[in-house]
Amino acid sequence: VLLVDEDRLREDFLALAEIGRLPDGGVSRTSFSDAHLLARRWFHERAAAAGLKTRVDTAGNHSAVLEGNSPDSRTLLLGSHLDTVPVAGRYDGALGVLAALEALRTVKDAGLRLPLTLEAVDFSDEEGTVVGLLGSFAVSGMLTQDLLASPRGGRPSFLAAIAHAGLSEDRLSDARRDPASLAGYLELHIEQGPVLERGGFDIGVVTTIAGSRSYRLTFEGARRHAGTTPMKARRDALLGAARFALAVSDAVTDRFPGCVGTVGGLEVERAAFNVIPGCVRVLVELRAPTAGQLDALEAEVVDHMARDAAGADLALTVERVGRWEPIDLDASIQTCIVDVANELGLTATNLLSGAGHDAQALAAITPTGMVFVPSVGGISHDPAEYTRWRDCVNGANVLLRVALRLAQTPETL
Ligand code: HGY
Ligand code: MN
Ligand code: MN
Repeated sequence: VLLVDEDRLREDFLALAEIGRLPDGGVSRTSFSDAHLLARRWFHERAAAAGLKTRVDTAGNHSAVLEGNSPDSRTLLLGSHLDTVPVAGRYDGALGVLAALEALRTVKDAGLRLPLTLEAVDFSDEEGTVVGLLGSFAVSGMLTQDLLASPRGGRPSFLAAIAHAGLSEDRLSDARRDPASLAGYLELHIEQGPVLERGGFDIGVVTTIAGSRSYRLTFEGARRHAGTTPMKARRDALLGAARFALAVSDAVTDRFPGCVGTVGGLEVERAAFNVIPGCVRVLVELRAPTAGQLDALEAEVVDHMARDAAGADLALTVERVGRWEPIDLDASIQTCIVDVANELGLTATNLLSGAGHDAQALAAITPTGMVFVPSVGGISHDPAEYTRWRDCVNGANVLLRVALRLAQTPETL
């Protein structure tokens, strides 16, 4: 049974974890930062060292390629992302890119000539520091004008980031791939939640990836002297924002089971002990497993925005900055993942992904599957993020063997 070279994979994992390493052992490789660009260059060096072809598209997606046995072989994409949230763990995204590279090397070393081209890809800006799923949306033709007009990280940071990476906005969409040229997309990723660990499962088979909506809000009141302004005479921007944050939590908890709502940022402009907040910026994100729930949740939360602003006599600016639709993954690939897990003596269970992934974009244009491995304590997006090495290797072997199965039966895709 062909398996990955786990020592070679571990060597790569430890080397990559040094790029953008933080003092507390985590990493920071936000989109198109120097550390991120260094990690992408390193990825290509490792691919070239293994004799694999490398390519970069106009959205900055970095790939390693192992050609199929005929010029018109379709491509099976395997991958994830090397960018991270500002203070991140070592596994989110990185494990999937490295396992994809390792799968290509293992197939090449075994001298296998598959009827499919295998391509390991590192997608740009998965985490949405700039736009969100920037690279995978470009590949799937889903980069809309309004996504670029109001990117989640704001226009100034978007323009600076892509310039720093040597990309140009009007060429991003040239990275679009013809779906007919693709046989499918597979992604290995840490679960980033508690389900697999709690259930004692080795492998997670993702059925659906939740959708999300993000907003940047500005509550504006009146900056006044904190000592001389009576409570009833205030237009306190923080009060309205705080009431809104509580309303989001209550609405989701009480009326939207299976959904989540997060106020991930609340910033008082020019805060001071003795000044009533005049302007407060709020970052809010909503997620749900179905479009129906997401639309209903969004409508209710938008209603609360207006009500809580009016309640404190504030002006409100609403900027919609991110939308990722929920999507079901390919049923036959899910079955293939279960079969491969069983063949390897691993236990598997189906589960929803509350986290967003590049697979969300690819699933819109090609049969897509995701393999999860357990996150210890369900912790992620933090340096404490940890997956046992045995589980990382299990995930890489499942990724490799699902790819081999799909290559044996390309016509069924
Ligand atoms: O935010 C997410 O769900 C993912 O980590 N990008
Ligand atoms: Mn990720
Ligand atoms: Mn992430």
